[in-house]
Amino acid sequence: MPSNLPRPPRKVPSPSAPPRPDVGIVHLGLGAFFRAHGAIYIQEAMAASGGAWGIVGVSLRSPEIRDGLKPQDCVYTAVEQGPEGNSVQTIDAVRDVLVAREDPEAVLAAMSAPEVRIVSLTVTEKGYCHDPATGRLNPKHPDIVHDLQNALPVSAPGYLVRALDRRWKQGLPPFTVMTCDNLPENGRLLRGVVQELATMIDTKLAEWIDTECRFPSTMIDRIVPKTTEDDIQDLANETGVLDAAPVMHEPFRQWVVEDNFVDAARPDLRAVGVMLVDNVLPFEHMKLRCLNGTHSALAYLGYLSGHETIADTVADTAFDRYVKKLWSAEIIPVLEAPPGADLNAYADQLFARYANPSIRHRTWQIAMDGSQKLPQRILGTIAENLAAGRPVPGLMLAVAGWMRYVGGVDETGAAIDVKDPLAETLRNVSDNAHGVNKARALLGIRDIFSEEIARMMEAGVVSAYGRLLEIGARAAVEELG
Ligand code: CS2
Repeated sequence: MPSNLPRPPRKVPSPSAPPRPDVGIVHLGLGAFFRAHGAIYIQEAMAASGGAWGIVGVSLRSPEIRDGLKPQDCVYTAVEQGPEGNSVQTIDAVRDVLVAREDPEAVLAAMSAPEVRIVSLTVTEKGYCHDPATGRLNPKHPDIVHDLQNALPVSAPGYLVRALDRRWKQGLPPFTVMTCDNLPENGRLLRGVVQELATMIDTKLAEWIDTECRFPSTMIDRIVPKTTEDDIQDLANETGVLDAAPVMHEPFRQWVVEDNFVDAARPDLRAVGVMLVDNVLPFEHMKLRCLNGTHSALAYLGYLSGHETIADTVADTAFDRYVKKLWSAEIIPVLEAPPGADLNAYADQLFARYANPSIRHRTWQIAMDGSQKLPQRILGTIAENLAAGRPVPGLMLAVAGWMRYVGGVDETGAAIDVKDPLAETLRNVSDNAHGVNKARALLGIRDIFSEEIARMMEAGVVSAYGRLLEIGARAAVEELG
């Protein structure tokens, strides 16, 4: 990293100054996605209509983002990567960054400050400590076991419950809990997880949360690949300013939010293009199934076919045909269009977004945490089609691709670096079976596949897995025509 360049201009008085008085939001999980999506909308909403909605960002584990942002007073660059070139914007909506592992007390203090009205989250699917097959809290999750025994938590649900407890005891209103992760009915799911944990700690607290707290569901969308060292270097060379924590994103963005906030306290999101609606579900289904479902399909089968990014994958004609057919023949037929949406036009726009050559979104990155992603992205679509008697060869191949991927060895015999909270279990299950029986064994993992879905899928997924073994991923994709 070139270190002789100046840092981005300072916007706040000093890096160690306490949070500025205009903080209104604490955000858990200050990754690239939120900094390239929610933080930009919130900055624009404050510019358009005012309001004290500055953000205290929290990294639950790693100090990396804090270490990059604090020396530049939490100001960073958002680089929009369009097919025809880049444009940059300076983002200063983040006022402070805390690292929960280092100072959990500071995080709870920030969350229970009276001026904080919203706690938003992007902690990824696995951060909810739930069982992906049922959407319920997993009480055996080690972080939940810890949080039941300790007042200083480690999990996101633990922070929410302990901070709400403090507010309740201090006579403050609760904050609105706004999840921005790709989970089905994300607000309802998180509400359930928080309620279950609170009930185990104090039933009176759980009752107060139930009546006073709000958990709006949201649909969030923008493609934001992980920032690389090359991105940092390229930006520094272009601008002459060293930003240690920039974010890279595509031009497209969308945010649909259920308008359900404690005391109606929220930034003026409508003024900046956010859709505030009564029912997010049809938008969420459209996005999770059309975008994230095909993203995962392209990630596993693309990776196995030797493609590094999504743009490289859809540039391959076999995958171009494959993904278009997934939309038209398997996903859209069982989807209800949200008000005002045209699903075929939505799919066309998705294809153009995937093909954007400026966005280097690695198949390996999207392949991460598949055990937490498959149910809401792919399994629901499969179940609905099979119940209607329609075959789903493309999605069966996608699940078989995931099975082949989590086996940990690619088609050339090289090791795959599988990142997944269940990676070890998946590998063991796969290693202990042979040939297509690996697919049967993986279908037996009840955290992912309910008994019913496993039974419905068995014939299709075993046959797709067999094709992957016989002819390899690319040929199997091509064969679907
Ligand atoms: C992707 C998403 O990494 C993944 O699993 O499918 O992060 C996707 O890029 C976003 O949901 C787009 O809004």
